[in-house]
Amino acid sequence: MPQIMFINGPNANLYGLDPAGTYGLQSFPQIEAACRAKATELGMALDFHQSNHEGVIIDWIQQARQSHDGLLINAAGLTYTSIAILDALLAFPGPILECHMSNIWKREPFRHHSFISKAATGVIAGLGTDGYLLALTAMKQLVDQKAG
Ligand code: DHK
Repeated sequence: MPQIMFINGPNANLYGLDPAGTYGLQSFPQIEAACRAKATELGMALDFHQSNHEGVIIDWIQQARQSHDGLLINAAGLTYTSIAILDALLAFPGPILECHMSNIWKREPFRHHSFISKAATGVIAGLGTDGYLLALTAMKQLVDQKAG
C-alpha cells in the first residue's frame, strides 16, 4: 500500500474557526477526517501532520525520504519564506503536491510567489477541502505510475 504524508504548516489548525474567514467552515479535525477517509477509499496509508514550527516540518520531510512514496504539503505562511523547506523537498525522491485552501494568486501580492513550487510535481489551490481530496486522488495516480 502506498505510504503518503500530508504536512500542514502554521495556523492550519485554526481553519474553520472564523466564520467570515478565507478558509471555509470546516474545522481542521474535520478536514483531517475527510482526508483520512479519502486515503482509505484510494487504498493509501496517510500520515497527516500539522505544525507551527519550520524545523518540525523539515524533520517530517526528511523522515519521509526513508518511508513514504509521496508528499502533500500546505506550508501555509512558510510557502513564501522558507528556502529550508524547499531544500528539504528537493531531497525527497517521490511526487510532491503543493496544496493551498485559497487561491493564493487572488490574494495579496506577497502570496503570489511560492518558494516551494520549484520542488512540486503539481499545485492545487483555491478549492478548499475539495482540493485536498483531489490532490490525494492525483497522488494515487502519481505513485501508481511510479510503481508500475
Ligand atoms: C494558508 C495559509 O495559512 C496562508 O498563509 C497562505 C494558505 C495560504 C492556503 O490557502 O491554504 O497564504
